[in-house]
Amino acid sequence: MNKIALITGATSGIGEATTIVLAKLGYNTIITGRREERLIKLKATLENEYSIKTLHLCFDIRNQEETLNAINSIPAEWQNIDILINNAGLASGTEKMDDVRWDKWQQMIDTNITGLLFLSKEIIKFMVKNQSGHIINISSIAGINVYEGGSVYCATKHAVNAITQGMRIDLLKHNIKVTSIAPGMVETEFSLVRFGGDQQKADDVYKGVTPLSAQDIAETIEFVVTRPAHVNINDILIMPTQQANAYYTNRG
Ligand code: NDP
Ligand code: 8X3
Repeated sequence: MNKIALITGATSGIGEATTIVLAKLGYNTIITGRREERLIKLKATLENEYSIKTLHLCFDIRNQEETLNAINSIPAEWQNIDILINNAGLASGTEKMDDVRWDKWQQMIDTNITGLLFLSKEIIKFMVKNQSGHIINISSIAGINVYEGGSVYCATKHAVNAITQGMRIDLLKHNIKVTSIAPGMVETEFSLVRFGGDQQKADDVYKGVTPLSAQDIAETIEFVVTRPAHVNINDILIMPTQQANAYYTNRG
């Protein structure tokens, strides 16, 4: 069996592009997400074009029973997971602290923090058994800056940063590498999801800017996973040239 990578949120954007890059590197892939038709299509592409094996697991990462059933269904020969990409996540809405949308806040917390932790604890068991592995957590500039209307999304990414640091410390003795990738603006389905399907609002986010692409992040992950065994890249902050941070963007 080739090396194995598990990518959460592989149905779109950064997760999908990263899956393809890892397949090109020869990794057999375990791909996850809620939209099964997309997982099936991606599995066919990976197996036909890159001749690697793919296992698709369809579940909502907020649902712990579904997540556990999916992880428990991984056959023994797939359990030696070398790389875990904790990518599934979202921002939902831009409500401010005095304009509460509890359902959206709960969705972000349950997906970006609780879901990431719940799945990680299961995969870490396999990595500890093997005394090797590499966990890559997708954070954000939102894990560094807090901006208006983004408090809860930003809080989730600040939490991802704390979890990353904690994993790095606690898993050190097990020879498990832990990396954080924190992108600025990446044009994916992220803004469409944040604005509840409003394409115009999503397009406006990238007006006058050449944003990062999902491929840019996938290639950054390629660099991270191809370092020698003794090298770990702890943290990468990657921005479009036209964006300084969450507050300053040069729109030409
Ligand atoms: P996309 O919306 O294109 O992809 C998000 C992925 O997450 C999808 O595959 C989706 O799959 C999955 N996902 C969301 N909710 C759930 C859930 N409840 N259960 C299982 N899977 C879920 O956005 P991106 O590719 O941009 O986002 C990927 C990561 O990158 C996120 O963590 C995001 O916060 C982060 N990020 C994005 C930036 C950007 O500007 N785009 C910048 C910085 C960080 P499905 O819907 O099929 O379940
Ligand atoms: C996504 C990028 O700028 O919306 O994490 O926080 S931003």
